[in-house]
Amino acid sequence: IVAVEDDRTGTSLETLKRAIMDNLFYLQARFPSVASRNDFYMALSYTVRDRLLQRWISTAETYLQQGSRTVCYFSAEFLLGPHLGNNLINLGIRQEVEEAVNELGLDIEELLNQEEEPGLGNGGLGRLAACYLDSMATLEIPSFGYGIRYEFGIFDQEIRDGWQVEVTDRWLRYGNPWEIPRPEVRMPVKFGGHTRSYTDSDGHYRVIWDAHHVVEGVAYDTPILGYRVNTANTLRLWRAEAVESFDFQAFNTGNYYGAVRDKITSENITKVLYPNDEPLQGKELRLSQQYFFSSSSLQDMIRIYLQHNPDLSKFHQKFTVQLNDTHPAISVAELMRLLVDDHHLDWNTAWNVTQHTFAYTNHTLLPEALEKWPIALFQYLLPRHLEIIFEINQRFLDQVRLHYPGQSDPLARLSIIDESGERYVRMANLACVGSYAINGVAALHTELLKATVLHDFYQLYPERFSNKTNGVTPRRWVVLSNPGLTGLISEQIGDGWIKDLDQLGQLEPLANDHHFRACWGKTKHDNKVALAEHIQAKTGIIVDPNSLFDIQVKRIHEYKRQHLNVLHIITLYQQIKDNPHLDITPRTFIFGGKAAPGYFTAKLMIKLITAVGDVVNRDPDVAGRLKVVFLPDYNVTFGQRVYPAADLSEQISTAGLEASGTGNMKFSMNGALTIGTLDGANVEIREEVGAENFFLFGLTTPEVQALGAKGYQPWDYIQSNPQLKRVLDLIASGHFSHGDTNLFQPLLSGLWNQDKYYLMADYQSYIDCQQQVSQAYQNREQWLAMSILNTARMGKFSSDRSIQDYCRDIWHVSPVIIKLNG
Ligand code: 26V
Repeated sequence: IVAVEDDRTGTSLETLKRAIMDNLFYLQARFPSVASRNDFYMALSYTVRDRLLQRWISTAETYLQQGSRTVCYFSAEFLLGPHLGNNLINLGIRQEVEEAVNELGLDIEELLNQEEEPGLGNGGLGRLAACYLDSMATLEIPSFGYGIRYEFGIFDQEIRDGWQVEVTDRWLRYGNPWEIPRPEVRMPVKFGGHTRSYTDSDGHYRVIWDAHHVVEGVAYDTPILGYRVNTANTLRLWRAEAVESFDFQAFNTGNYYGAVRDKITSENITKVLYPNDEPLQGKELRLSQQYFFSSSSLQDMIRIYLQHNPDLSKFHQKFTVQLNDTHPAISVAELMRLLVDDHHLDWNTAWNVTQHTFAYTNHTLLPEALEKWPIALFQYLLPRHLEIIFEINQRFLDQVRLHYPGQSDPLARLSIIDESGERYVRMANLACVGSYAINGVAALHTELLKATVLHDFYQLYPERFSNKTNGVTPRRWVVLSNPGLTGLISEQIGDGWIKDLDQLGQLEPLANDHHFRACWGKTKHDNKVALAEHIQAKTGIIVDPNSLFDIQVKRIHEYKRQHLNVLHIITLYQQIKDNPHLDITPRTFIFGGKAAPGYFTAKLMIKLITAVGDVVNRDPDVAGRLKVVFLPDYNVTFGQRVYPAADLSEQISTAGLEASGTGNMKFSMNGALTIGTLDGANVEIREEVGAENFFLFGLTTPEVQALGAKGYQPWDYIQSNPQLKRVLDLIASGHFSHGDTNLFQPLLSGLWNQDKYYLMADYQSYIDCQQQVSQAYQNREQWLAMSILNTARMGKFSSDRSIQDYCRDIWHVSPVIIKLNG
């Protein structure tokens, strides 16, 4: 008997080649001589997908049979990044596929570059959800991701004349081989209308919600494979579809146009991702999105539950739901509605289920980012939920009164309804009342939550609070992004670190090894050369791979202080202009990040960066020693190029404002040193890598608070610091704006007058610290040792550790091992 490998599962060279050509022919309907690079990308992706499906089916079957306790991660955003490379690594067939592709006369890198990344998120919050899916699958935790299948993800960014221009992200244009549509899995979601009540024949009080209209949620599934395990979990994203009956009604009355218009309105719900950092206040479509995916997901879970279990009063034993910020917090009211109105549980039983189902993660302390919805909008869009929220609130406030007899202030602050002016529903309060666990995303952040925004809830329910410091997946952020470093590390300590990142600690002694340092330095240099080539191709700017690569990539926001970085660049530039022969450490400043389309100041910050670059990069006095690059369209794909090539990671937010940060972790894992404030997870990164391997500057959170309390006067700092004043004056003079003295005035007057984010107070400390960085970089051996120690001590920041913490302290779920069948 000759054993023949299955074309859909086999991984030998011949089988892979045959499978790719088969898929090219039968799925893309192309033969090689006319096939485009994208045809080949699709054929390869289907080949890889086939090998995922086998695991995915086995996983689904096993979960069904075992009925294991399951985590559902509810998130309005999943910023996954490209699938192909990651799946090759997690399957362990990267090498084989590369060979197969080569033998077919193709280049694997070219094919990988064909993939349009699914940009279904804004930044940190959505990317964290993606890292957590990877870790949950790798740790073999039964779990689902639930979210929204936006037709248009985060906008593409172009830079024209130095300004950001937004372009629609048409990521589905050429099809998406990684999703499986499930047109038979569809959930009705109601909107608007009125409620009425009656008493049924058994004497039960019942409420009926007569909606204005119904939209259907249709499921699209993406398999999420763990690293070298058989577990392939499901990310289920919902697309809004108009229901058909709707059409017919209008058609019969001759209003064809009206029918089509209503169809479009329904389907608008999942058209586009809102770019955050914009006041969402009162945006009806945004609330519709939140409710739409919450309701679809909960209905789906109840459907699955009822297949094996008739008794919904134990729902919380089978499922737990993690609310990724307050975007899905309406789920608390929706689960109550489903249990009470649709499934006829009594209120107390339903509340017991609800309250034991949800857990809530807070991701920001910025007051302007806390979601609240005007009562009138709620009444109009979700009339039944408003009633339920009032009922939850009344019962909750009755409890609170027992705690605070005769006191009205705590009640007013804890109430789910904000009644201080126009009335609002406060989503964070709803999430806290409806959850059995509440967490922040870094130690400092959790402490600040307990002391400030959620202080009253902490007083009431201290046992619900815990910290879960964020983490990132080393599979995508080291193995996939940085194959050179991965090879070097595994040569020394084996490859166990990929699933157990604490093993990187074994690298510590090698920090003193001269030969190892040289190899470490060479990998970094190779990565910098590759990034330099990319920069030249994208921007035309030539940068020197021997210069210090100083990188800040993240959303553009005043609190993240990209403009403080610019003030440093201008300071160095001034010093060169004063003394062109000055001996300075050559640096390449690299920026990337998107500004919210309606955030004028953030867009002006981009213009400032590009404008300073235009002058500095060309000034003959600078003689190429400083280069400033703004790379357009920062996204996951570009992140994968940039972290491995960084020498210095800029984490310079005002202390107390960055909840955690996760880019900070990706940089350090790849051997960059950090210049940063004591903010978010920087605090813990510094604890781990050691103060001597971290460039610390700036005010601490209590110092910022004290300065604010005593009345902060930025001009005190400006007047007493001639260097700082000269930098601001140079911008004001029009030196970077072709003589235009008005262009940057809004930014400058912000700094002179309010300086809400304390740039002036932190300026000198930042400049001095950067001077230390420059000196340290001159001592190459020392720098390499520090770089190695950064990587060696990053074990804590694997998202595997974060997920294990959630599993142990909050979810109480354990791994289920998947065996491959058939
Ligand atoms: C939203 C808004 C909306 C209104 C205007 C200002 C503003 C600013 C920020 C946000 C985003 C809030 C949620 C978020 O994305 N938080 C991020 O979550 C990451 C994962 O936990 C964390 O690493 C980042 O520090 C945190 O900013």
